Amino acid sequence: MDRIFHSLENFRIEIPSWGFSNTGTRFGKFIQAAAATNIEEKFSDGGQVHSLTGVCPTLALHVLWDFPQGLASVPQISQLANKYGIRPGAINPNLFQDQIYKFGSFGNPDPAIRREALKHSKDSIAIARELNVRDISLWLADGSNYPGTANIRQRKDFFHQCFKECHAALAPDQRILIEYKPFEPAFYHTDIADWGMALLFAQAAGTQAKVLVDTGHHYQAQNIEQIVAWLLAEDRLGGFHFNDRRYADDDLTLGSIDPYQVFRIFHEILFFEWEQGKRADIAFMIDQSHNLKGKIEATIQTVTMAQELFAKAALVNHAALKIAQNAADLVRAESLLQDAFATDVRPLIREWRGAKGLPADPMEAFRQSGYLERISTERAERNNAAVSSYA
Ligand code: RM4
Ligand code: MN
Ligand code: MN
Repeated sequence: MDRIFHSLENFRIEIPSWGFSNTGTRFGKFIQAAAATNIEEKFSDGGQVHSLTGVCPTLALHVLWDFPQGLASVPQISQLANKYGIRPGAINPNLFQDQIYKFGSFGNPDPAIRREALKHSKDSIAIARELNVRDISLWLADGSNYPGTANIRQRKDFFHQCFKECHAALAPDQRILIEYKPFEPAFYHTDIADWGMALLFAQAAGTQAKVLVDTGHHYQAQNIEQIVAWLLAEDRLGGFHFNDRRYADDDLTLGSIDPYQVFRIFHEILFFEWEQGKRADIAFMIDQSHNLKGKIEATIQTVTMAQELFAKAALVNHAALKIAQNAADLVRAESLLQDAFATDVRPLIREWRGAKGLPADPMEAFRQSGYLERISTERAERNNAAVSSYA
């Protein structure tokens, strides 16, 4: 009981601004009347989720989608954060949407385009600094579609240079998080395709560069918790983009397909912290965009599921596990994980919410609140007129 309460006190997860706007697949987009149509509505929706769940005090922001005027949008963002009770979170530069990035950003063979990508990244670092935000997450979509069309080694050098320059622009308390992804949008080679490549770039850039693990960005059957354990051991695990998947980067709700995997990831982190006697400094973030589920409900479902799986992982008896591992007592060791996973932690989480003055059932409270009906009416017209994606 104490253990769970303690773990709940430590658990926070960031939600993405883009999770509240209309998104789709590359085949099309189904419009929701309640989707956020501007940055104020994203803050409003994020603030709703935080006020009901108490676990997501920060909102990840995408430069361009959320900062149409770049640095000049900062005062508006600060004002919205105060108004809606949710602070700005990680800043995500956008190095993939502009037409100039057709053949890459940091890896583009044209030096003028590389400079442009670097300028945008440095502007994003400056935006983060103005907002007192520590983390800048860099996802580079760069890659190529056909063998022989890209100089893979030369592009690697370009990436090294760009990350070094980004690192040099950081304030002492800031970090860049380097995100990898095996494929999509590029289908032959991706410049940062896996955690090893991201790790090499981070190590070469400097101590404030870390790796970001997006749980949807692996090949099938890859052991993500082992990657997590290795990055922890190397002091290079910067954060997560959580989501679930069945096939590739599906952006499905966390825990909807394989909740045990999320539990195992949390377990590796908590076991590390227990052994080290200190907290690991990792940004837990959600990266999901729901095109069928209601966005606010999906976000509530996601963060409460994350909280539940974290609490379950906190139940693992680390001292007993260490003894069982050292004695090669396989069944005992495995059972310690399985028993924790099988424990229903929901009654304790409801108690924790009560102690915090939060609704015992955030989803039900949201449904009763009338918020969804109100925004559906207010935003319907704007949503019918909307054509742009993600923004
Ligand atoms: C990518 C990656 C990035 C996200 C974009 C929209 O697959 O996960 O983190 O910002 O999608
Ligand atoms: Mn991601
Ligand atoms: Mn992704």
